[in-house]
Amino acid sequence: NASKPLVIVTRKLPQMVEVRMRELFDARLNADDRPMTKAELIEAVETADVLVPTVTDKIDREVLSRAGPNLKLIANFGTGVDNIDIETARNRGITITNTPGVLTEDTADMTMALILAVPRRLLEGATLLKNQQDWPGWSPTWMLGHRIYGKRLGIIGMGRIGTAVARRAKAFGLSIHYHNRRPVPEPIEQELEATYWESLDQMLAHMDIISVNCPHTPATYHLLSARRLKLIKPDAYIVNTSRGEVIDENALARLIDNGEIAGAGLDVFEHEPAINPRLLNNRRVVALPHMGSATIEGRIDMGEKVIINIKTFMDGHAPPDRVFPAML
Ligand code: 8YV
Repeated sequence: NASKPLVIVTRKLPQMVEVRMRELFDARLNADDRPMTKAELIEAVETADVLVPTVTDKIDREVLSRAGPNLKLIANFGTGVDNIDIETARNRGITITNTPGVLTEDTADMTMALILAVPRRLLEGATLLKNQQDWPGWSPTWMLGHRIYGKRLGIIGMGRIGTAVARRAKAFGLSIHYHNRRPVPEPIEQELEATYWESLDQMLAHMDIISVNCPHTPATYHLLSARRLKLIKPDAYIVNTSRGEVIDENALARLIDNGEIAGAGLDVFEHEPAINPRLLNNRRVVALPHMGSATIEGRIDMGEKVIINIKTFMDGHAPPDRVFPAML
């Protein structure tokens, strides 16, 4: 149908999302559940009116330089937009949208799961039994982890997800500390009894658990650099459900190996799908394959958000989830 926009989707999406997309758009869906190659991405931007990429599609300057005259909207299936060169897109007059809000609670749940799992050695215990290694039976001094209750949680990035993590953590008896570009509104700070640290360095030195919940932008790349990671107490843990690039992964692996950081719960990595083998092989690390928002409900919600953004844009209105370079 010539009057419908050509919408190219890079990955397989939940069926009900695809059905709706076919109804509304001239949707070219991707049956192959694998990331597009650069050549395929270039072909897509050359022809599409709208591109729907995911975190696995790097829409960089090279790809955008090949964008055809019809491409006016990139409706990202995901909240993080670090897969897209926003500045170049803007200069070419291409609007970017994302899917904020609908994956907040799921990602906060996964963060909380890691906050609990790592200090309490959940995976170590479960793996030991699964591998049918000898369990000598209960002992007072065996498989001891660290208590969560009463400890200090330092959240880096107190946006939607960071705040949702704080609410959960508070219920588990953790005290809430956070570093953000600016303090959150007073009612939220009061509700969470949260302490704002303007200095990330100082916060890191005082926390028992650190949770990374900020987006990956040029300003947050290796925010947890080797120097900053060294400020963390040797009995403290790190959890990351945002983006691997925020942490210097090699430095983290080294520090955990050396016992200078107690352990980590990582859902994201610097060079996905590759993972530093030192992290993977360390029993103090719980590594997950980027599952933070991976719920059936969440993926459908994300798809619906993408559809609303495309539909609103095509109807000539400002899409609800427009991303501006200044937001990053
Ligand atoms: C997705 C995410 O797994 O939205 C994000 O930023 O990291 C996850 O929800 C994926 O990125 C979707 O493209």
